[in-house]
Amino acid sequence: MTDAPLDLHHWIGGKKVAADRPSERRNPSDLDEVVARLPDAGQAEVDAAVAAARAAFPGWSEASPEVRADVLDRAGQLLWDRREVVGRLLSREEGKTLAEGIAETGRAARILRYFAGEALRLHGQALDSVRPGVSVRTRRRAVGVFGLITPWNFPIAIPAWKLAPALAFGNAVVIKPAGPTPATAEALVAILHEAGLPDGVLNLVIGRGRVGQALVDDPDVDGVSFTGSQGVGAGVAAGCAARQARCQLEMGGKNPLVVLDDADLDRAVTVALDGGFFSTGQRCTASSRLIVQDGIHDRFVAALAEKAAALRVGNALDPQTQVGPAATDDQMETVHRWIDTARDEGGRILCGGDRLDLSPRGWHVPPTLIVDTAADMKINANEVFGPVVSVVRVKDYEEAFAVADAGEFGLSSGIVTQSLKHATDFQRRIRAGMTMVNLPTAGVDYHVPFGGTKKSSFGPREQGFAAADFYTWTQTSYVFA
Ligand code: UN1
Repeated sequence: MTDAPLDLHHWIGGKKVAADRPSERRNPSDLDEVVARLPDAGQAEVDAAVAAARAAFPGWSEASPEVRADVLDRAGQLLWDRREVVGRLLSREEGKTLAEGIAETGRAARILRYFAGEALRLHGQALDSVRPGVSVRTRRRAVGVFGLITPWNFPIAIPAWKLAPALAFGNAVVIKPAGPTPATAEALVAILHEAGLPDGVLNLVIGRGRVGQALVDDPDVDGVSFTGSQGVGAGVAAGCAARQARCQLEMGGKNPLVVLDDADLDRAVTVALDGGFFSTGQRCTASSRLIVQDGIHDRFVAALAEKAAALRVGNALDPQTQVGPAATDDQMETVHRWIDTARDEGGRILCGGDRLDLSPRGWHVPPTLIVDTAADMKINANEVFGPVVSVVRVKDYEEAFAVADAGEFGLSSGIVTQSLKHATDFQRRIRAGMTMVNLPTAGVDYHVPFGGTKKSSFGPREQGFAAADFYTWTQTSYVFA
């Protein structure tokens, strides 16, 4: 099947806005294919989008929660029904495999439907006052206009998990998708409008980093939710703090997965393979740092290397493919630079490592397993964001824990063991926002809180019931009667 290039639009005030399209997005699996031609917003488009959101906010926030629930529910059903078509666009645009693209689209659909329910469940508390005859209640209210800045690695799930709670709780939104993946974002925005979202409640501006900066700086944007790199996130936080806007950041991870001697070997290999290499390792929750006890180390790395080397790398649309390409040329180069750094530091490449030359030509990188690394090497401190996993050998649980808990990130973490004692101790003490036993560090549920500690995250948690903490403010009301 050949797919014609899409001409993308901004969406402002419920209308598609025609624009020049100075750049194009190529399929990372097949660089000869143009997926979409992209507009490039400036200040004027951002101003118009924020003004449209501001104008739509009163009507949307004051509508019955049933109105908001119905839109999200209908949009979720439409997206679910079209998950194969939208998932295919996602795979062509971002590069994850077709199965991963369809699964991510289904997850986004379920997130929309989940928040349809949350719109009605938003609750406050009723309490007795400390003063006789007085009663107190708390109520959560919509904030206003949110700017959402989303990354390319989950081009539909992350936009969905930011905009669904924002809309469910009565806010208006301007979303700026990542430069490489606006087509999937536009598909989501179009479906929400088809589902009956009123004009101006959700606006889309496609462009470069300056669009995100304009949202951060706009006095009419009440809060910004950002997922992306730590460097950009620090600037978003500073910009929001300077004008007292709400701010929520999800950034990198270098997530440790500990494998103890008593682990079930097959389980450990399956968990590490999924966590390290699926979605091409382009997950901030990827299990990129394996910390393996001496007694199981050699058997474990040999089995993992065999499985990783057998993963089929190729065109995301080929049903045989298990690992798609890197999403961008830059990302492919970054991944190879980290592999070279690890080699220079003394790491031994057990599989992968070399450049791939596939046909059709894409930004492919091989699943790469690096052993004999020391805990303090650069490869163990920096996020690679590719199918690259490094291994540190440790003598016992205490050393494993110390290595796992070190470093500047604290997003996800995991341990593979049959010891209740070690699993419990690990989860109790590790400074990570998410912690897994006998599961990959990546691949989280959508109805429970998501977020990290240290340099991984800033601000309230995302997803599930916790999303209300960011997308509402609490009012306390007193009555004497
Ligand atoms: C997951 O592991 O299921 O950018 C989600 C990321 C994360 C999402 C991970 N914010 O990779």
